[in-house]
Amino acid sequence: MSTEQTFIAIKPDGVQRGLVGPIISRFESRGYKLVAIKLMTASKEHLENHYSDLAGKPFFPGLIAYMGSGPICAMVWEGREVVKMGRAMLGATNPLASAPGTIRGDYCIDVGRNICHGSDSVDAAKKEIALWFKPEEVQSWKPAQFDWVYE
Ligand code: DAT
Ligand code: MG
Repeated sequence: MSTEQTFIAIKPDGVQRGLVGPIISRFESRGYKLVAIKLMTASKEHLENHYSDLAGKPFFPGLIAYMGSGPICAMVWEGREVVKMGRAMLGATNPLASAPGTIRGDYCIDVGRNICHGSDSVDAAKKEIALWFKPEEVQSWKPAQFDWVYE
C-alpha cells in the first residue's frame, strides 16, 4: 500500500467527445488527487517516444496518427495504489472486453478509439510523467478532504 503517481491521459477522441469532465470526476470522486493537468497536441516524435514499446506493431502508425489528431488532456493523479487502481478504473485495452462501470466500458467501443491512457506500472508512470511534464508543473498540495479519504 503505497502513495504513488500515475500518468492518465484523455486521448483526442475523449476530448472531442466532451468526456474530460466525467473522467476527471471519477478520479476526484474516488478520492485521488490531481497534481498536474494540461491540454497538449503532441508531436509525432513525442508520441513515438510515449509508445516506444509498441513500435513495430501493425497498428502503430494508426495509433500515432490518432493520438496526434487533436489535443490530449494530460494529467498526473496521486494516491494510494493509484497506478493499479487507475488501470482498473480505465478498464481493458479493448473496450468490448471492459466491464460496464469502467471508463472504457461505459464510454467507448473500438480499441483504436479507447479515449484514455493510464500507466501500466510504477516505473512506466515515472517515465511517462517525466516525458509529459516538467517537474515544476507537478504540484505538491494537501486536499482539504485528505483526512476523510485516508485513515
Ligand atoms: P493500454 O492503452 O491499455 O495500456 P497498450 O499499451 O497495449 O494498451 O496499447 C496502447 C494503445 O494502442 C491502446 O490503448 C490502443 C492501441 N492498441 C492496442 N492494441 C491494439 C490493437 N490490437 N489494434 C488497434 N489498436 C490497438
Ligand atoms: Mg499501455
